[in-house]
Amino acid sequence: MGRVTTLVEGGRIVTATDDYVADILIEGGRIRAIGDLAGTEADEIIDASGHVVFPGGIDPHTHLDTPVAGTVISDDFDTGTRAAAVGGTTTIIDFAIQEKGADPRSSLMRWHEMAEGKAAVDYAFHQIITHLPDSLLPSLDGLVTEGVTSFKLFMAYPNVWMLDDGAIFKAMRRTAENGGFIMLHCENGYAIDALVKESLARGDSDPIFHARTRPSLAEDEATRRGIALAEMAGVPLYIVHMSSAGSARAMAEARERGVRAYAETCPHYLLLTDDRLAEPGFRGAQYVCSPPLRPADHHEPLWNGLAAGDLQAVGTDHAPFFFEQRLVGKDDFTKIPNGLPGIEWRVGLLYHYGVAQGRFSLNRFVEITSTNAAKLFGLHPRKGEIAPGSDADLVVFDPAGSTELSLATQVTNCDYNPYEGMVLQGAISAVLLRGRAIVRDGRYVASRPVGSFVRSAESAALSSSTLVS
Ligand code: DUC
Ligand code: ZN
Ligand code: ZN
Repeated sequence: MGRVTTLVEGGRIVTATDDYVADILIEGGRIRAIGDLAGTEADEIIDASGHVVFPGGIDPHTHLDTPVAGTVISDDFDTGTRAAAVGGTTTIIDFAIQEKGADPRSSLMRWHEMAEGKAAVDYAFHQIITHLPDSLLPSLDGLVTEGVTSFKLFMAYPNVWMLDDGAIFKAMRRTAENGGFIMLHCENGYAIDALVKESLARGDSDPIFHARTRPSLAEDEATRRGIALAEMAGVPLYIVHMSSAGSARAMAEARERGVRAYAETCPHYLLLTDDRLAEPGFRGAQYVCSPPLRPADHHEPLWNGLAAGDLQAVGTDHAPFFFEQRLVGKDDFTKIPNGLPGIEWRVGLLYHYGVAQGRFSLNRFVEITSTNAAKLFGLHPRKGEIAPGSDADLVVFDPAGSTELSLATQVTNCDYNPYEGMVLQGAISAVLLRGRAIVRDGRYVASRPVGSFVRSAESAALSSSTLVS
């Protein structure tokens, strides 16, 4: 039998740079040809007329099946990736976490085992580094050769995950030599720890004090310090989960100076406010994440940063927990496991609040939900692109449809939906992963999980010839 062929007919194809109507011929999971292909025979025909066809989303920030604070994130690679698929995401980049004192490569093996044979969409990995004596610096080189080229370091959580500025600087310089890429969690850990101790001593232990003890200035300071360290080391930098207006301003200034700094924000920092942490009956615990949700005046600067190219990507920092799992922090907000669900709604929320509400173009939407992450994490042009030779990871989207977000219909394994009741313009009709329709009429239809590991190559941020804005 020859290789399976699929013809996606008559869709409006939108990439980061183009917007035109054409047919797409897929063979063996890759795009073979694009153009007027009417009459071409194929094993399967998908009618995309009246629909927008864009590259499958890439979520550059997820946490599945991960042990956190004595419990485990409630979505594993089965439920979490099915949720991603129905939401139009065809590749996730999940974080392996180094066990303190161990070589990071041993944790990476665990993540491979957790994902293999279970994932509904393709996946790559970042490696979180929690402990980096000089003796472990060579293991970063080893990760790069194994297709994991991005390393997340923390400026928060002293004595837990934080690296000091010296270790961060050394890691940055190492990546200048080995083709890796540093991602930073920017919050001033020491200042936050001091505020947390004072808060608990006063008896201020409810979820809202999680936000009050992590002020936006603690993020802004660390963002500026992280950018300065990367400038000193002469390497590009990616800042994860940016939540504050001041940090967005720091990005604009750094990029204006020509610094290769890149940043991601998350749907919850664009759409939800810190009021949620004050919900009664300890429900506020469901909105504890770090950095915390901010007052509404931080939203528009982040949206503007995305539109202007100061911020380049939107990841979800998907980390769901059931209410019961949060109860451990009933008398002490520092014990509440951190994180919000989001993997399922990122693409739809960005289309509705970004494109439909006129904040940015469809091309920019594709860039920040897919293409930029592919470029920054060494997956482009295999991922994040609609071109001959690229993987046929496609979303067939009905702009005239609508989608209601609700716990009752979600795939995400969690007992609440932070976006409950929102009605979004547009609906996902079909999702193709390497040419196979894994979602039809908005429903996951694959009979078995077909996602596989994708190796990351060097970040495009390392080559001055490739612009990511
Ligand atoms: N940072 C993350 O990226 N995810 C969960 C918690 C945190 O601090
Ligand atoms: Zn973080
Ligand atoms: Zn995270």
